[in-house]
Amino acid sequence: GHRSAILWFTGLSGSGKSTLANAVNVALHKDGYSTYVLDGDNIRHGLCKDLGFSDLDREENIRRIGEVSKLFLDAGIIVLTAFVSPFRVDRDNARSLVGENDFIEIYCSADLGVCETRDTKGLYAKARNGDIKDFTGISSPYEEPESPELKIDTGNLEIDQCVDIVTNLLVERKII
Ligand code: GGZ
Repeated sequence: GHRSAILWFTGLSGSGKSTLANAVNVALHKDGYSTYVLDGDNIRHGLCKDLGFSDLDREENIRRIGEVSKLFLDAGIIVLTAFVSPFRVDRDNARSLVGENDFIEIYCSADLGVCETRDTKGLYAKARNGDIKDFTGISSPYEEPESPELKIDTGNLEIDQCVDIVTNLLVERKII
């Protein structure tokens, strides 16, 4: 058996949150754990499709994700969330909602320059020329976590190293 928990990945667009969350998910799944990944693909196109990227809409996005995560937690599932979640107060509200013991904040730390160079979806270029407004890191703030359970240098480490850092913490915390 295992203990359920929320692995809350936060960081800039292109910092590797989704990639890491999905890689950890695969590793946990292989070992037989019940897990689920919440990310833009399954949340912003469904439950939150009425929301944009204003500060208020992001707050509401994160609030809903916190509530949904709590339901997964109640169901005994390890839930991995991968959202920019740029505002400290919104992340802290999610933490309070689900409870300190079960909330593991993982800061995917990569320099803006690295994320912008990757620019896999061309969004930074659009943000720079004004085609997208309120873009995190360019025209909207990202508030770095002050005391995350993990801060991972996703800008420089290999994905396997990042996965090991996360799974080691889960073992240490007796979640797996
Ligand atoms: C930030 C934006 C924006 C703006 C579209 N600002 O790299 P991506 O594409 O896949 O990740 C980003 C994603 C951010 O959605 P979240 O739900 O994670 O944001 S938040 O937690 O702040 O509510 C990016 C894309 O959506 N995207 N416009 N203006 N990211």
